[in-house]
Amino acid sequence: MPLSVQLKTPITGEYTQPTGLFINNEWVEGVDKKTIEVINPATEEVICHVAEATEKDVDIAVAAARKAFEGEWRKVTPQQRGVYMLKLADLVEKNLDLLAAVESLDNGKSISMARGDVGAVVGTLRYYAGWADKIEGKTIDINHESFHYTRQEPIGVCGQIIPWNFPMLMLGWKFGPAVATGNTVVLKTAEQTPLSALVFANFIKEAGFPPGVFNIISGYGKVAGAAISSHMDIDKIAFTGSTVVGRTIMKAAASSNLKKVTLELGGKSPNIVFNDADIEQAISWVNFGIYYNHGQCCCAGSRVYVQEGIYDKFIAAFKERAEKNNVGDPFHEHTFQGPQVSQLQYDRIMGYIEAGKKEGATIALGGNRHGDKGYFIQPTIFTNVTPNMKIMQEEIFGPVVAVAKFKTEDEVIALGNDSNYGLAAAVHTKDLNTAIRVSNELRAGTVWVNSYNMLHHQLPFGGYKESGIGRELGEAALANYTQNKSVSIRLGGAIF
Ligand code: TXE
Repeated sequence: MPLSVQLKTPITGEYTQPTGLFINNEWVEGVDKKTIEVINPATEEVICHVAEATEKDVDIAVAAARKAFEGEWRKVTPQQRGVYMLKLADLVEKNLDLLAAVESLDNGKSISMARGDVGAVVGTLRYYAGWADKIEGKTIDINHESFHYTRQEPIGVCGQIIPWNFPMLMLGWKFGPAVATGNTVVLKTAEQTPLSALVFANFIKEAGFPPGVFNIISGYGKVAGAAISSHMDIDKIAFTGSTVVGRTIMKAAASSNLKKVTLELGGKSPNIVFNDADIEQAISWVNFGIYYNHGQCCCAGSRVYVQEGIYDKFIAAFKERAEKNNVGDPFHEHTFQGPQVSQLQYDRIMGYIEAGKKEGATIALGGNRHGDKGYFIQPTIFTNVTPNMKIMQEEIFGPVVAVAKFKTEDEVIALGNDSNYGLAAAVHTKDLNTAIRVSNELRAGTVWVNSYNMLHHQLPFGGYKESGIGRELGEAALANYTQNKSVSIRLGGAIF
């Protein structure tokens, strides 16, 4: 198979799309010569084929990462790691339009959102570049006869498995802390969206990273993903994806070499609007909370609770707002919502819409396919949703929101926490006391007040309960990629 193809986007014109596996800073075919068909979700047409990694390719990539970890990369100073990362950030910034266009083509997200994602990758890389030479241990004073210090050492070879909803951003979140702390990586992209990471891979080499430090492979979860999770020479695995697969990965880690595990999984996040909220603002944030990235967001505000005093007014105004969301061609500058990522996701979401109808919830808006080509779904609002309905309990991962009414603060705290997930939540109120009280009570890794989806690379992000283990972003993420070593030195004197 060719290791690159010429593709076109309306933003960039013709560009060269790598299609191989990026191992040891080189482009290679898969050992078994298998390929993955890549589909444009806006047109349902085939974009190209990329190499599929199987178990044998994972072995080769892990060997490359191990060699780098124990060889050249180990000798690179922390400051130089930061320098490489800054160079990479510059290259990503310089090629922002290209990466964003590839992202829109492959994932279906609107070009303006894709640009935002790539911009956030630049910020994340620069942030973690700054950490590279600030990973410090401690000296610990115990007695006069000895001297003790700790080192924060890299864990080793890391396996990283990312999903399709934010292909570039998840790559950035995973790359930053792993590389800043001196690890080496084998990263598997999602089979639905391999393209932007392959374009990014060229910049890794151009930035000057030694071979084997960061390897990127395309592959299926059950093949390459499973090989990574159960690999005996991978020291740590970081995963973003479904809770079901998160469990599988943890089991594989446990029954192989007990590799360290961090997981960022699903969510069913409550978005709570009190009577005293600025209603116009609240509606904008509720709309953004659920429909951003077409609802394909682990922290999507998919359960909306509105206090009874403003409920009717809220629903009427929310419908009006959601109807105005521009759904359509991802390459139009004003598009807000593009297609869902795949036929499978489209079918899953339509299945949830049917379940909502069957269980007796009211469709206040949407509920159907948008257009007749591509995996587009109308922004959908369900009202009269009760706590036990599937659409209130399960992650839909599409432009579908479940709305319910509440009376009191205590009641909505209980409703908000009535989920196996605990990724995010939001509170809309003008009363600071209510905001702080409710934020403290909600069992979620992030709580937004009078806003939604305000993620930033300086702020830790991750889940309570079944939404995950560990935190990404911020200083907190460094802990996922370092391990503590205590060194104790006897200062002569006493012999035991
Ligand atoms: O996810 P999977 P899917 C949720 C969301 C969505 C549902 C299903 O609710 O509707 O998951 O999506 C790899 N061993 N999220 O099926 O399968 C896979 O190749 C190792 C939430 O697409 O979890 C891909 O790279 N890896 C989420 C990644 O896991 C395996 C984002 C995610 O795919 C594997 C995506 C295996 N056995 C979906 N099976 C979020 N937290 O943002 C699959 N993979």
